[in-house]
Amino acid sequence: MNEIIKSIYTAVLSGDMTTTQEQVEQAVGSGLTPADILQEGLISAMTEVGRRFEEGEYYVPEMLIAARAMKAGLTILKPLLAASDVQPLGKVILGTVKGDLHDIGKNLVSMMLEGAGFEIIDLGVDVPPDKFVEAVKSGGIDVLGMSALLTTTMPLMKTTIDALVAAQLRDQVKVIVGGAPVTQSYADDIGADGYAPDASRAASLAKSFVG
Ligand code: B1M
Repeated sequence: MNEIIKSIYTAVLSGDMTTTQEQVEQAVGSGLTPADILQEGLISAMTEVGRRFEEGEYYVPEMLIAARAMKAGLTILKPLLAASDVQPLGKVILGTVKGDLHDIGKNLVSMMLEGAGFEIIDLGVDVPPDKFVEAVKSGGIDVLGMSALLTTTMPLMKTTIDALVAAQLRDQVKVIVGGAPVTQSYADDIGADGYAPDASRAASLAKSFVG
């Protein structure tokens, strides 16, 4: 691995935002392509963060600061990636369902997906079904992700899936769900395409849908 890429990788793993940014700038200056810096530096570091989280070596705070460092590096790369026409892995709509204001987990899912190479449209919290439907209607969406932290708001996931069916859009997107009270069997019952227990597995699941 190239030395600068290696230092980006290490800086993200240790959640060092300043070094990540400095090293990404240096990598750009040294002539490395934005696509390589993204893939081999930022994305591979976030993949390793996900692995460590799944193995119980990292906890939520480590994952959060690593994701923040990744985002800092991405801020520098984003305009360059746009200019060099590097395509994202896919487009994901994310939101916490109507009536629910919890967004810490959803934001973590967003960061892990971004770290995996997806473009994210984050609709925020308290998102009504018709807002999800409108976003899917805009086209080009691969995955719709819903988060719920309250047992009282979980049913809104099904209402949203029903609204997608009614709008004849259900076949156009894969629907993934998650949040502390959500389970695989609940996801199956409401007709979601997938469930992930945490942010890292949400990213792996989304990747599996876009090949
Ligand atoms: Co609230 N709250 N809260 N709360 N809150 C819970 C969820 C609760 C379990 C606490 C409790 O009573 N023990 C309880 C729910 C009980 C239930 O429904 N069975 C509860 C309650 C009752 C409430 C209020 C009703 C309290 C009140 O006002 N009386 C109220 C509701 C407000 C509303 O939403 N309308 C409320 C409010 C709040 C705060 C605003 C104070 C704050 C939220 C701040 C914020 O999010 N910006 C808050 C918090 C912080 C919590 C707890 C303490 C922590 C939640 C959290 O952020 N966890 C929570 C208790 C707990 O969980 N220990 C609690 C950390 C986060 C990283 O984990 O969100 O689970 P989590 O996300 C994980 C996975 O679930 C998964 O990946 C994430 C990372 O690995 N995941 C997905 C999440 N979304 C995913 C989507 C995916 C895939 C995976 O695909 C798309």
